[in-house]
Amino acid sequence: MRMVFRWFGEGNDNVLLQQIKQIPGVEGIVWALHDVPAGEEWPMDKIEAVKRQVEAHGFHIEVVESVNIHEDIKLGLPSKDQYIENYKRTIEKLGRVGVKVICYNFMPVFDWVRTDLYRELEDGSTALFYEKSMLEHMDPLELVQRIASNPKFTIPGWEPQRLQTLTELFLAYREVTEEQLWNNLRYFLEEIIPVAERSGIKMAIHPDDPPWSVFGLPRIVTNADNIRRLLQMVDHPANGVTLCSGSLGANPANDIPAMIREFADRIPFAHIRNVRVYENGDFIETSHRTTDGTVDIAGIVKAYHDIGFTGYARPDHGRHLWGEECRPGYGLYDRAMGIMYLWGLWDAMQREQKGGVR
Ligand code: DNO
Ligand code: MN
Repeated sequence: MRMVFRWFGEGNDNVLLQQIKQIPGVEGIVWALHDVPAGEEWPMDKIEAVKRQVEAHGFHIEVVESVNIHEDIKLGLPSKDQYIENYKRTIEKLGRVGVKVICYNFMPVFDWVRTDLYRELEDGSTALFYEKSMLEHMDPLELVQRIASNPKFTIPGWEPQRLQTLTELFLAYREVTEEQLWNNLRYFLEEIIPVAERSGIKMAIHPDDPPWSVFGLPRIVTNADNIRRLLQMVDHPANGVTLCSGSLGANPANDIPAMIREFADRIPFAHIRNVRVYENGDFIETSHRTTDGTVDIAGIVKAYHDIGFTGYARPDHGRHLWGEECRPGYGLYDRAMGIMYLWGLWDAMQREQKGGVR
């Protein structure tokens, strides 16, 4: 397990590289060019600037999250080919600077969806929360107001300029069924996977978060059957998955340790975090500790350990603690504690495997 940490860049993140340096066992930074709109080719000078800065702190830049996909590709519009060409050029450039994994998602319109970014937990910390019934009655524009009005930072996947076109996007998706979305994903993958392979990069799709349809939009990366279909559709080692325990775990029917064992050689990147799912279908993000949520984090780490996982892992999200002001879900403290919990489990398993020897 190779531990990495997501950082949104200078001036775009309250967490500093010097602080990340003090979290045990973090070897690399998960990064992206957050100011380049989806569909555009990433400029080499900007890529190299991040590389210099991150490497100066002794971290690698092997994992990118995300190179976002233009809606026209997901919609299967004729203009998609130009955007796919741009995507290929970006993959090639990233390969040249040593990137090994690109995380992306194929969710129409929205990335992750929550109804409250700062819901209070019993201990006084706050965390991202999803209220099922509220979402069912909410107008998507209202949700956008709620989420994108965060004053400090723009939130990836919720960029105001992109969401301004929301009404048109919704109309466009009215025609797109799940099967069409599958076809559009297949088309995209058939185009880019050979380029990724030549560039020494593994593509790792992030599951839909939450793993079900929201606002009537199609969503397809939601469970083991669909992940199996996706991996078989373009059956190549460069076509992989970012197995996100928090996203998939919002549906208690998802057996994540079983997925890890089944898709073992196709998981270049693991997102590990816990959620607590309530009986009415609401969920809240909690600490990583297994007993704090409904996701079996210890069982997940055990499954990774059993398969001899050598891919990258990050703690994904955390609660907001001790009064810190941070990007929603991306504070320093809880993610750092999450890492120590993951290392604690991992090291104990390593020791056991070696018969109790250090
Ligand atoms: C949720 C997060 C996501 C993720 C993107 C990847 O669990 O990890 O926001 O970064 O969906 O494209
Ligand atoms: Mn995730």
